[in-house]
Amino acid sequence: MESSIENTEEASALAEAVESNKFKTTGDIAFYRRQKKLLPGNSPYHALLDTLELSDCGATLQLLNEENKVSLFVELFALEDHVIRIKVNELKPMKPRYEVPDVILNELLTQRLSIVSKDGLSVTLATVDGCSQVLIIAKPFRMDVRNQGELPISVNSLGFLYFEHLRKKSQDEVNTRGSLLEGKRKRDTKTQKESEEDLGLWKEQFHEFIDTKTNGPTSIGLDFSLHGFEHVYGIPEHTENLRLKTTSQEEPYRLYNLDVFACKLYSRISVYGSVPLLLAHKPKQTMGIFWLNASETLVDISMNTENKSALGKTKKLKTDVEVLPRTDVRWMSESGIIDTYILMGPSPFDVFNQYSKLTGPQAFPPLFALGHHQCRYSYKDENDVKQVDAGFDVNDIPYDAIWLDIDHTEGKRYFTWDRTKFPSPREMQEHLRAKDRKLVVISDPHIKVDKKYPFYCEAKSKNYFVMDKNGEVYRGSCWPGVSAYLDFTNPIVRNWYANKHRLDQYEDSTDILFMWNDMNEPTVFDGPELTMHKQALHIGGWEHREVHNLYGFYQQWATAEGLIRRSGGIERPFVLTRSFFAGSQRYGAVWTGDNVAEWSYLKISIPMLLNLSITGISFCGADVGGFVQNPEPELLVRWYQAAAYQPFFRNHSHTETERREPWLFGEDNTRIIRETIRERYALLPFWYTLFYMAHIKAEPIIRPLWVEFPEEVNTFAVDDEYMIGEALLIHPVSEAGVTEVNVFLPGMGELWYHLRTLQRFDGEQTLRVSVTLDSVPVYQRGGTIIPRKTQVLRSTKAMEMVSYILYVALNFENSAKGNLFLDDGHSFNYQSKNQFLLRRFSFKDNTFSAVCADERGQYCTDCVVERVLVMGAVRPTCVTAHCPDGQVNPVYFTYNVKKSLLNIEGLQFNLGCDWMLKLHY
Ligand code: NBV
Repeated sequence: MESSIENTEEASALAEAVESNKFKTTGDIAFYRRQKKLLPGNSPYHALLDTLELSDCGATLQLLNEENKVSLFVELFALEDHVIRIKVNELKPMKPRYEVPDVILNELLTQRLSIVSKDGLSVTLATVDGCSQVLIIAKPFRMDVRNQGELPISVNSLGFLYFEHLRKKSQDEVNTRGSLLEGKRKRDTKTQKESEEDLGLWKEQFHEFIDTKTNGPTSIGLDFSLHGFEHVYGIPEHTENLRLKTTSQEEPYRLYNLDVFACKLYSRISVYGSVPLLLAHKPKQTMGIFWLNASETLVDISMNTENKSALGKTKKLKTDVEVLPRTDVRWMSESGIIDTYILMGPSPFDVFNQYSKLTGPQAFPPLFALGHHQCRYSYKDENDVKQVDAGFDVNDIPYDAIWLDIDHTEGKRYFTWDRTKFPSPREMQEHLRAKDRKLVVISDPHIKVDKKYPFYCEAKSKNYFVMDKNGEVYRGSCWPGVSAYLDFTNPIVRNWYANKHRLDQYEDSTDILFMWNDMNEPTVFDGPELTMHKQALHIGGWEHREVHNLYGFYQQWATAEGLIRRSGGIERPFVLTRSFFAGSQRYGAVWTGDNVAEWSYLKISIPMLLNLSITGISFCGADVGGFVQNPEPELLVRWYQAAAYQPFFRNHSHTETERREPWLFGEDNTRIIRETIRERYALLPFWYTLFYMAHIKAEPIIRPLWVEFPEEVNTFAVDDEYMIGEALLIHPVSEAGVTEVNVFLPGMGELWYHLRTLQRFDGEQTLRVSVTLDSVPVYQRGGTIIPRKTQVLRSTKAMEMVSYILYVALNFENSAKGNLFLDDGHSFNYQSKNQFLLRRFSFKDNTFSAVCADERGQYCTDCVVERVLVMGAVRPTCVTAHCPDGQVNPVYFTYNVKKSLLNIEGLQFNLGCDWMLKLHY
């Protein structure tokens, strides 16, 4: 353990970092200060319409900055599925500028554009299908993008296009300093007096950290006006409400992945990950702006009900578009190019689909990953692990995986075991396997600098580490002491790292061991803002500045690849990551990091997870109970009740907290937690089907109400309740001592059924619901069918053969529908060998039917549907079952008049068969 850092010491150092302004505010960010010197409505950019060229894949055009005479090159693409891509670079950059690789999975097909009209002032282009039109106005440069005749979005209508061209330092020295600024105008008397250092063109200082900029100023920016929109969402990760706020009086939203321990709530600082996707919604349209840039990014938002923008405060807009309200969004990044995708929707699901076609689908996890996870920083030794494992059985609480944090390694050397505490890890894993459970271990990206650590030596000899600006291995301090950082942006390093997960390379690992990537922002204790210096160098000579937000994305990718590879490509991986970027959904799950055991953190977890979900990251969760500090029992119970209805469900706690296994809080609380976790397991078929739908159709698993009720304005800002798929609505209790909560049931003409009492309610009303500690308001929406298991056992695997019960909730039309996906729960055979079943259940005209929803599916199972429960049914005189072999038999049923509940029992229908139930009157 020689130089490894004491956990407690470092934790308090982290906490202190937050207190002592270790993190920047925007006043500390030079490129922001420079960009903020622009005033709206005066863009110096002028489109040279004569340079317009059309080709099979789109249009190109030059822009001229009339002040510094630098030309930009614009590429415009109309992509399939109503996506417009705008790319802006220098016409002749001195050297290549960074373009984000690897995030866009599929380059979408392009449509030809043709000129509809042109004069000296503007040109209008249209797609072949006539759906989209782009009006390019020459002076000042602006673009209006129309779709189906409507004008939802304008680009650079405020004139904030900003592009610092690459230059030689000497050039600056001879110039007057002011002209270095893009679009310099006489707007601020202070400007003239400001020193070069204030502008941070070539050098910027933050506390003791000096950032020398070899490339000088490289910042870019652009504004978008969203006409008719006043609700915008997304750009995680912030401890913020679902609906984003106007930033004009406050800090902009920052996207710069940082290790912010116990992050302050409602903060604009970005925490561990970022997805530069902003969604806008109004009753008949949802849109997305995807800003593909991995450098530090700031987003200013202004909602306007008058035709003036708070972004620029006073100046009147030069726009002829008067659609109000309007939301202006201004993106500013430190470097790279402008590469932006406008997702035209028009429905929320269209936007999800458009985005997922670009950045890839949610990975389909192994079933165990949907179960309950038990983690702690750190379980002490093998005995501790076995005792905790046994505790779940003694207390009859299901769980699927136990987790080992950094202390399981030998002095924080990942891929090793501390043999004193874990003398026989293989035997420990076999012990877990015998109970149908898994082990998840942590693996951080910092590597201990230690000549006796073969992993380090090999990486060092192969030049696999990030370098510093002097050409030496970049060194920073982290858990193991002095550390080097693997350069995951290098495909060769990823390949090598992936192979380190092979069973024959990772000593004493087995195929029930899965991975957890933490500290991958990356955290550098002695770095600026606790992260890597921006001048550090990656493969290709790219500065860390360019790739910062991608670092965690790449580590998770390599890890997932490693797990796939160790099984010869057969098994689905599970990797949890703390840091992420657009596209991370392809590699596993994300959690929200170091939250606190306070009610307010439980509350904020809901919008945080919703914003992740609608930006592609469906598999997400927050530490149950709050990572830091000790939750009071009531808070813990309420947290379980919320998290059991969230995609990733893990109890985790800090090393300085008291033990948090679910049976340690008294009998009553244990009982409630047990019931809560068991309810999660009973609903697993429903969750698993939702994960499959997220995987193949990009449908978020948990959804803000507005996604399901896109025309109902009163759902647009709701973030204390949400939908799970289209069928369940949950309103977690997130306040202490509450005996009643207001639950909004949306939907004119909808019916809702309380999931426990099965009592029915009309939609479009707010209910005052009484709650006790053991109740949480969950409702099933009329018109849906939810598959459940009839019995709960100790883990997901143990429940494989347990029969099914279908909860049919009728709507006003007396109908309902739902799906069920089934496969072996762990392999890629569903994909490669069609080893799956996708079943469709429906209820219509007094007939329930189960049919195949995807003919390709071939999976054989002995599992059966045993019961069907119909909510909202009229009592039939008789019910007949229609079997696949043509036999018709009456079946046993009971009916509850008070609840209008029809219970059909004793069925034995194989899940793979088509069958029917008819209700006779
Ligand atoms: O590895 C220790 C912890 C981990 O338990 C936690 O989940 C991470 O978010 N890690 C951060 C290191 C810092 C803890 C203070």
